[in-house]
Amino acid sequence: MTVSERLQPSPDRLGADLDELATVREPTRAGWTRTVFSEPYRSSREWVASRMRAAGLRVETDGAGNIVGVLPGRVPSAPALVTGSHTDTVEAGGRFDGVVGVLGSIEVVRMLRENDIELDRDLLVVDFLGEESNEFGLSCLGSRALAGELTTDHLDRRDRDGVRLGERYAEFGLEPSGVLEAAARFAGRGALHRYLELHVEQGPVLEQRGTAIGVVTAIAGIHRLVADFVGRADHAGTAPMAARRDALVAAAEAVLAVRQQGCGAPVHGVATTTRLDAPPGSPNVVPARIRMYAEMRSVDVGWLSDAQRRLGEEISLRAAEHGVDADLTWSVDNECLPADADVQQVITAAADSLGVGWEALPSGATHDAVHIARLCPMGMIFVPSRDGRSHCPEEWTDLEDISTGIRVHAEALLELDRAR
Ligand code: HGY
Ligand code: MN
Ligand code: MN
Repeated sequence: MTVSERLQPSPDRLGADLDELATVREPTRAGWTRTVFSEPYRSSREWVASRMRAAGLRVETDGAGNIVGVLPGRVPSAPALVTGSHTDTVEAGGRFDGVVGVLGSIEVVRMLRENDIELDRDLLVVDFLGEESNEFGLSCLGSRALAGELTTDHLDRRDRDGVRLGERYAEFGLEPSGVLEAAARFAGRGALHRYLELHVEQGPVLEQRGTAIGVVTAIAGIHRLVADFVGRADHAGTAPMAARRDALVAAAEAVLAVRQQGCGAPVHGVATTTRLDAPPGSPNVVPARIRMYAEMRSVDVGWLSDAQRRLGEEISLRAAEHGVDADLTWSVDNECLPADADVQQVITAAADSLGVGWEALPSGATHDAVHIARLCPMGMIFVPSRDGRSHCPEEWTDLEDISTGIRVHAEALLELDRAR
């Protein structure tokens, strides 16, 4: 029996893990809510660490707050192989986003050990801290810190309650100075060999085409917008329509402009208004202030830049027509990043060797891989999402599809371990 034939996930064990982790969530919310620094998230991390230990991994929490399970290799001095994902969720999200990459990688470790397969390199299985974007407007906290991209300015950002990100780390039991020093651990390229992440597609392509495996070609860049519309409060019953400076009308036209600019990208591009904040208005006052949150994403750097410029111009023009000031603040969550071509090749060869269908596709979602790519070549494996849904309670991936992804993941990790 070949190694490939011997390396089979245990559906019962994997299913039990998925079901058990799914019990850890905010009890009062629909779907799954384990947001960063929350108590359900603290509990889920403790559970993940216990499953890593039970699988034979040496578990530590690194300076960036990531949970790192180490499977020692034959050659400890060799640059390590890294895998994993995240187990935090969006508000009222799903139970597979990120989880499949963490629990799937723990299952790979069990498969290797059950078959007495020892890698040359240490294998690090990581549950990265806080991958989902949060109130600080910052996704991928743990991988960003490891990559040396988390700064003191980031730690000074404040949430809606005015609490600094650094304070949230401290409340969660993580030393903010350790977060900033975390990058030193793998400083520069060479300390890590390759990074491979298994993840649900969170889109409709694989299911629609009946393909078992997605080989990620690139991860979309994300540009975020906070727009403040400042008009003038007026009596809703007496202010002439032509004389109003209605902040909510300007914001509403901006919402439509976001959608319009997000359509028609030649390769991949999207734009979303994700939140409107208004002070508690009175039912008889023309709204004076509105804050709008939006984001634009694309794997096409040129389109993203042009669409952002067009959107900014259109929002400002429309607001001026209403006598409303529009203050636009853009930030880059992450720039678009291609996956490593050689790692993509390893994934496709692994799928082919198992007789599993695959296709190459971009990722509209961002991932920890975008940041770890600063430390070593990275690749990602997708498995199908039912109805292409994610970031909602309806998120679902069949156990059989996850098992197929784990088999390809294991094969690719074995090949990457051998790669020089
Ligand atoms: O926003 C994203 O793409 C990811 O789910 N954090
Ligand atoms: Mn994710
Ligand atoms: Mn997500």
